[in-house]
Amino acid sequence: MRLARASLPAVAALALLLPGNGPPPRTHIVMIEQMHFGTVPSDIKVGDVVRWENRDLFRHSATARDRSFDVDLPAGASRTMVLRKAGAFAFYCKFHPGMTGSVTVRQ
Ligand SMILES: [Cu+2]
Repeated sequence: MRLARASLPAVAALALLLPGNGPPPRTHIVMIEQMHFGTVPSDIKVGDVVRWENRDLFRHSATARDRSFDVDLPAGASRTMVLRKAGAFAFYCKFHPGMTGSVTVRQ
């Protein structure tokens, strides 16, 4: 008991020194249905994951206009990607260019 109590501050101090201290990355889902990208969550941060879920019977893609990502989404497939850069990224579907959206990633 005495040992465990004494080591707690040491463990806390170590945690502060480790990289990536802060909230763990979160996964945000963007649904694709009926030829539309669903709502993109507004609270996305660098290091978070976006999971694209294609619920259509068509192949789609989530392709950034600046080419920083290009996710192929066969019919019924889901794919994840990690957002490593802050900024606002407009995206579209390569196969149906009328399908558009944007994702904002905060530091
Ligand atoms: Cu498409």
